Amino acid sequence: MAPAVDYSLYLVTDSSPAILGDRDLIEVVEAALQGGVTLVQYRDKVSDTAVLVSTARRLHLVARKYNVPLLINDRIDVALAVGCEGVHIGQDDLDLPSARRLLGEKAIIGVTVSTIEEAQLACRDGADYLGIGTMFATATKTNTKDIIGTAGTKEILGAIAEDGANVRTVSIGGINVSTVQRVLYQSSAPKKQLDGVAVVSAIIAAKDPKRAAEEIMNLIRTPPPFATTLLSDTEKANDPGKLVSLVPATMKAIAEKNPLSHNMTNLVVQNFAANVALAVGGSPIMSNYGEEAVDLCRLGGSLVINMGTVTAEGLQNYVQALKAYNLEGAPVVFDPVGAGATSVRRSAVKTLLAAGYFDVIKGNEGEIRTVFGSLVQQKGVDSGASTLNNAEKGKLVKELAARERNVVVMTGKIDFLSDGKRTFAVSNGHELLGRITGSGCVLGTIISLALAVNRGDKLLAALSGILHYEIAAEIASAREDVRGPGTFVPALLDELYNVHKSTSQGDWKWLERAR
Ligand code: 3NM
Repeated sequence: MAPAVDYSLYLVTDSSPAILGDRDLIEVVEAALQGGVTLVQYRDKVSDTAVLVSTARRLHLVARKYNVPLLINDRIDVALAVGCEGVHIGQDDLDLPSARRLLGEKAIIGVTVSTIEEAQLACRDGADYLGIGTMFATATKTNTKDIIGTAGTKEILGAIAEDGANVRTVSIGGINVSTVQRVLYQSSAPKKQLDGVAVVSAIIAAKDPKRAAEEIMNLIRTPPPFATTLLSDTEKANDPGKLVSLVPATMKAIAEKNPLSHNMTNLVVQNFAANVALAVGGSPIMSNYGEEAVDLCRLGGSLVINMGTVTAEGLQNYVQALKAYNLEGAPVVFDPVGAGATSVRRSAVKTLLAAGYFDVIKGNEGEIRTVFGSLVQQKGVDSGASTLNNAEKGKLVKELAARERNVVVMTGKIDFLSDGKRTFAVSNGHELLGRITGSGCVLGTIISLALAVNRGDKLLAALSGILHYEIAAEIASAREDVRGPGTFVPALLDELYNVHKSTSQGDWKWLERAR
């Protein structure tokens, strides 16, 4: 049995000039240990054996000073020569049973895995821990097998929990201050969580490795802002009627706080989205320049990333803004417009899901299926023909929301929304919404305003936005002056405003239409 190990912040070294520069590895590792690193792996794929042994000896001395175990990457012989605490082996290294025979029961042995099968085999062979990766693409190691992201990591954790394996786990690849909290939060399977993260460049390449380790450790110990729940799980309404009754409070909060809705949206709907935000009590800004997000994310509002007219430059801007909002802990809505239409958009979805956390993902059936990972061929950005039945739609939004630990909204004749635990269907709305452009996009804007004032229950925020919008559409479409799509648009703006106004004055009779 290996001794108890704290896997929270696992430093993996790299002596290459690109990462270590001309600094001394031992000094850098010591600084990281002062910053709170809990485990160290010496990883050097190029040096001669004599150099490996002498460096490992010096690292072992330093690590012991801080009571932290030292493991050696791949080289069992070096670990034996140094007498350190264990090794880490990759899929192409010596097999685990042989390593165990050579090192004995007390050695800590970890294995790199990127699939469920590799994880299950390593568990059967008695690995002490699994290094699960590659989480995100990283310049530190480019010959990795697969980028599995938080979704793939969660699947592996779920499978080993099913098997009842008592193995510890860390994630590796692209983990740094801007990703660490999300990695820990979104990778967690219901019965198995990561024990920590393994980091190379975020500490070794940092100007101040001690500070970098401290910062990452602080983030590991703090729940991410997007996990904040103002209501406890049991208080959160489980039945639709109760949840609907909480909608007016969210809408009144929008009226009182006049929150910012920062839209990075497509050229087609900028004007419409700004008008809708104003009509429902929000304060809109249309800014597609990522640099501006650094300031805008601090204003108590939220961001909508709508990739309706995505370009390479636009995508970089979205990523920059998403990171800024995530770091600030401000909410973000993702509208993957036309996600399944082209390979560029499918790849943009992947880039964005890897780049940050979205509180709400809202799209039509084809878009949500694409975000889930199904290969869907969409035509335009309209919803197109439906291929899933209602039960399948409900299941899909629930699974995607559980996977991403957020809220997923699938719009359509009936809308489905879920936070992974609670799943509801809403059948409000009107056929005319499908006859005007941007009707889906502006729903994202309304939801962003509700999220800005109620992030404690994201599902309630999404529901509030949907009901406000779709019931206003029903009221507008019934007006005598509405004769088609052209007259519907101004009427919709009026009725969005009227519903907002009456609700903030305490009259929410309109909500009786909710179904
Ligand atoms: N192993 P950074 S990724 C050493 O996927 C290593 O197995 C990986 O470096 C794997 O923290 C990786 O700088 C490098 O992204 C991680």
